Amino acid sequence: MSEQANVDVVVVGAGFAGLYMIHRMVRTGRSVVCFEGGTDVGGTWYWNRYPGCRCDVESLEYSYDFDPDLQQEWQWTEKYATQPEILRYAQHVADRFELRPHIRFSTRVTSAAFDEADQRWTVTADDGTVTSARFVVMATGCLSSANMPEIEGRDSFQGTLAHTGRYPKEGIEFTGKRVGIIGTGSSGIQAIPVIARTAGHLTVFQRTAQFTIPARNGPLDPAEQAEVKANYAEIVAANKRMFGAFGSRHRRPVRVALETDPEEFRREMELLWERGGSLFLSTFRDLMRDPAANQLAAEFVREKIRQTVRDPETARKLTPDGLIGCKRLVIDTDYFETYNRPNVSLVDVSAKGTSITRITPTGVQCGDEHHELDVLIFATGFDAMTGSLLRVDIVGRGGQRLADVWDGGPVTYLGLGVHGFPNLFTVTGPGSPSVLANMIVGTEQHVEWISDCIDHLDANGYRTIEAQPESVQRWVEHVNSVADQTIFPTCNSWYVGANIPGKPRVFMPLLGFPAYVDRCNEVAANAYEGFALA
Ligand code: N01
Repeated sequence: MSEQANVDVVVVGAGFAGLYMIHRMVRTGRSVVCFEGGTDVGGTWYWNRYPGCRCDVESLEYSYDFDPDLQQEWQWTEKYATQPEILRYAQHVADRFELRPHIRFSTRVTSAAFDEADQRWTVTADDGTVTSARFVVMATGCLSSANMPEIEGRDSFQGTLAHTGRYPKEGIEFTGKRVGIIGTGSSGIQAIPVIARTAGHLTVFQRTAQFTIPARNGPLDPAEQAEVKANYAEIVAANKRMFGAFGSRHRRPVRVALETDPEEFRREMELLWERGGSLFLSTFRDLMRDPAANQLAAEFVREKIRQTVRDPETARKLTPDGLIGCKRLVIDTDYFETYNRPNVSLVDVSAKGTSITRITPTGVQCGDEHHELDVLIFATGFDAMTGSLLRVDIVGRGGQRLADVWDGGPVTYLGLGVHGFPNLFTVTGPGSPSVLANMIVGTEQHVEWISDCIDHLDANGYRTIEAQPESVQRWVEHVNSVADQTIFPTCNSWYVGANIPGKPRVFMPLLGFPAYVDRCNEVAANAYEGFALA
């Protein structure tokens, strides 16, 4: 059955970006409908229900800033919030600001096409509804299109099979079971210690060893929470001047590793290791720019692994080569310690003879060895940044498809707009700091910029806004040139799309939140320069 509706704005996705977008549109008197594939709000925090899932930005900083009462009243319980707690926060925001009536749950947008005659988008959803909208805001998230590798026999597995990013709501019982997990990125490294506590036996299939830093999580000290809340405005402002838009409270004097006395370097790294968390690489400014400096930090962590893991052969397999932080740095709780448990074994599947050859009805075959399993978890990541955008068939001016325009990799202006796709905005799109900054701060900045932009169009009688081709080209060159001054583009990470076979190799996020925000503000102040307003 098809249904026709007319609105000002269609929002795709009811995660943190979508929720705030709805709120802004309602507050500025616009009609809005949001389509959400899940049965509830929360996005990432709705789908990633795997054991151990939590955020690695501190709770007090991973919160909306747009409403002072919300900020003051919500109480976080741990330094790093668990997935259920963050989901409750998203649900609370949806209820508090009465956003649910604008959301159509269990409904996915399948296509969006721009009609040049009436300058509107026609948005089709999988429930058969067709919506006409002036603006489309893609709030689809950067890590929401799960990557299920095509391993032979995958669908023949007779036990329980799940992906961490599409984890079943009812959970999975591990007690006494033979459990296997493929993948040792952030998701796998969070899940492994928790699953190991109850599983009969846990087998970890590791293709690449990872650098990971202890989180040092714990209950949130009420005095600390009160102090932060008393100074929220200053802390948020200071965070926005930080490279990743978080952590200003823990800032230490910035130094150069290669110019620091080795003993002093070690003392500082010990301090950072004991403190834990994502700012581990931020004290020495050459670590992410100079491979020689990076190796000093990498070797420090390798030593920690060798000291922690008792079995030397397991320690050797867990010790990563390469550069630290070049793939997303992982933050863990008891990860390396878990390999000292008798019920955990590590299978190195990186080499030809031992790689995963196929999945069988009863387990995983690696070379000559078969691992019998009752449960198999895929912690194999996402088609990052572009996957969830290209899942929707987006057709712009002249019938051009976004998938074709991005055939050689994503090209945007400010990570917000694409030439040929008027009035379509991407929240934390490729070419914006997105995954390299505190996601809530980044989404708020984008939503406010988009909302102000729509106000500007209306106030000045414009119907459309569209990124100009030369500004897109210059922006893509800018994103690359910033990345090329660092080690980031040199690794086979999901930042460059290397985890998805056939995906064009492009460094997708922009490094550095503060300079980016300054540029966005400048563009807006100069009547949206680089965009064509018609
Ligand atoms: O995914 P990943 P993730 N056979 O892509 C392996 C955010 N996040 O879900 O490295 C065997 O990092 C793959 O191996 P390799 C965060 O930004 C944040 O863990 O390609 N193995 C790798 O080990 C993070 O970076 C939080 O050789 C295969 C793993 O699967 C991002 O999400 C928590 C394979 C995938 O690692 C993604 O993290 C969770 C195959 N065919 C996630 N295919 C926090 O805030 C893939 N792998 C804490």
